[in-house]
Amino acid sequence: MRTTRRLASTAAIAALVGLPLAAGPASADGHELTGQLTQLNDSGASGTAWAQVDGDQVHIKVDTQGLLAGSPHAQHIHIGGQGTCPTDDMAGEDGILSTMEGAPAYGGVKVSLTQEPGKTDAGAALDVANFPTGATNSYERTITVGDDLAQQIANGDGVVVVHGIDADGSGKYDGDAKSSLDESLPLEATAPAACGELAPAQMAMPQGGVETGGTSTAGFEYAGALALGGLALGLGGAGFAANRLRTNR
Ligand SMILES: [Cu+2]
Repeated sequence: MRTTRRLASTAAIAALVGLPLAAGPASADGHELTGQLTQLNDSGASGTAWAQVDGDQVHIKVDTQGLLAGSPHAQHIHIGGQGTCPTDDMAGEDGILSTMEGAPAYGGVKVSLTQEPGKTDAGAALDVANFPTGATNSYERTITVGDDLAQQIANGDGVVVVHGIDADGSGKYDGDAKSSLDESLPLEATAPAACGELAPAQMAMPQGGVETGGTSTAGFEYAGALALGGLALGLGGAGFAANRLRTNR
């Protein structure tokens, strides 16, 4: 009896650890991914994302439209959480979904999609001087991300998030509410405007099918990430996010 139980728990641990790797192909070479960006926070923004992973590099294109013109739009590949886009009902009492409130869905910033010469690591997440500023943007860059991130992106774990909304229609980032990432910025400057999951192009699996069938698996994966301390937000905000989650419940 005891042996059986020990085997069972070992299997459970193996399942937890193995889940993120089991989702995709073994090699990161030549994998193509696509994603449709849809609005968050009623931003009116939308877009498409395309990526190709080759070795430790990711060639990525992000086309966006409907964003606030003349304002920097931070954009990143997030990884962690459930590997999904959040929904607006995850917002707190103010009704605006902040970046941290969306983190249980998309995780932390892993790649900052800056323009040259901006750096592309998580530390450049708010490098406002090097992000696109238009209402419509065509972004393209080849980024060396390292083997581990390349593999995760190839597996379909990446979520593209474009930030910056104009909730009050003033034509700029303003308001008293502070950003969940940087108190010196208004909430509008960093709240997510659009989000899209980077899925392997060759799988052609309908998104609805994955989500309908995988609800419990997604929850399980999230629990695993927490158990492994894997919800690294990349912005020093893990504790903050956890506090927000607690107070929201
Ligand atoms: Cu982001």
